[in-house]
Amino acid sequence: MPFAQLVIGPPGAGKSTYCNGMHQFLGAIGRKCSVVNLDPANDKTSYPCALDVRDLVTLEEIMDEHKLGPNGATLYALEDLEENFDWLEEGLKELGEDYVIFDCPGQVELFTHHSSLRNIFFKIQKMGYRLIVIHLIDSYALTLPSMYISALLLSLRAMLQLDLPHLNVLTKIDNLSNYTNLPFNLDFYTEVQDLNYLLPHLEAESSRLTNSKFSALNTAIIDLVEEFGLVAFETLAVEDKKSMMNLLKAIDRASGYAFGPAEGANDTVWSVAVREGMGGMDVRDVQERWLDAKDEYDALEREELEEIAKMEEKARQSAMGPGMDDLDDDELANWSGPVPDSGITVRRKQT
Ligand SMILES: Nc1nc2c(ncn2[C@@H]2O[C@H](COP(=O)(O)OP(=O)(O)OP(=O)(O)O)[C@@H](O)[C@H]2O)c(=O)[nH]1
Ligand SMILES: [Mg+2]
Repeated sequence: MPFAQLVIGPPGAGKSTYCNGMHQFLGAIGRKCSVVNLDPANDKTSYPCALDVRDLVTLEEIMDEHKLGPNGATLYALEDLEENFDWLEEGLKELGEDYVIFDCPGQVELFTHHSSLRNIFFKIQKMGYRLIVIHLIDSYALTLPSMYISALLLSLRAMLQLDLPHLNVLTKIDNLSNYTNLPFNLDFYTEVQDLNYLLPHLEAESSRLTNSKFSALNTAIIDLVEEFGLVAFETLAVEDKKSMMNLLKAIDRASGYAFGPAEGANDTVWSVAVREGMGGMDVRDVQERWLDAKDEYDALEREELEEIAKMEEKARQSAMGPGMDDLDDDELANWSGPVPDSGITVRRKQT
């Protein structure tokens, strides 16, 4: 019973970067993983691509052949893939029990209205995959109330349309402190509970939004999101191991992986940590790490890295005995210890 992540989200949300990061992270914890590119526009993947939709269809060909723009061509390409699902099925069979990550295109119509991506996902599920949708949204959306509301609507719509286990994730959380100060703590945005507090900020955003017609509409949208009670967000800074571990833990719980297969016996410290549920970060920890005290934490991590580098250097030195640099000329002439690695290998003749 293989597991798979379907990575969706608007253009530039960080989908391909996430696929690359998650592929590396899963490799490090000993979980065999393959990445499948389903984005016909993605001609340069930073991850090793186990299967590439561009081998079936490319955006350029469709735009050329059918005189379509890039958005129309992407929808067409996905319809093409749905028609030729055998191609994907054969390829996936080759991957056996690998944990699969699907990198999807960023056209939002594909996961809000158009049916092809949904049909493809259900066909993959029919093959026996346990799927989870990972919907990525750039955390820049928190910086304007109207953008945040549209992120909520987009997330809700995608959850209803795709109808699969689903996690919404605010990406690039490490960038958030570079933007304007947010009026609320991070947990207000991730837990999506008291949206009425957002209304005055929404109205202050533009004079047009204070109009009574818009006020009623804003209230109706907020009530709609709250009544469904489905949308919440995880957070991610893709280069931060703790953040990745925290997200993977949430994904494993939501997809059922946590109750299924375990990695092999030859575990690394990160795989043990993920399994044991360590590294669980409350959203208040995320707020402190990436917003309230980002500079202090950055400096602390730099110091830790320098300390580790120093300790590694010391261990290397002591494994080699006293350093050659410490010897005077006579001692150097009588030196019998190992010579530090200069990067050059000298091949001596056998006598
Ligand atoms: N600071 C920061 N930058 C990130 C992070 N994740 C992604 N990025 C950057 O965001 C930009 C867009 O990332 P992509 O992975 O190409 O986004 P995408 O969703 O695949 O984009 P499309 O395929 O065009 O829809 C890149 O410049 C990434 O380096 C993150 O966690 N932190
Ligand atoms: Mg991409």
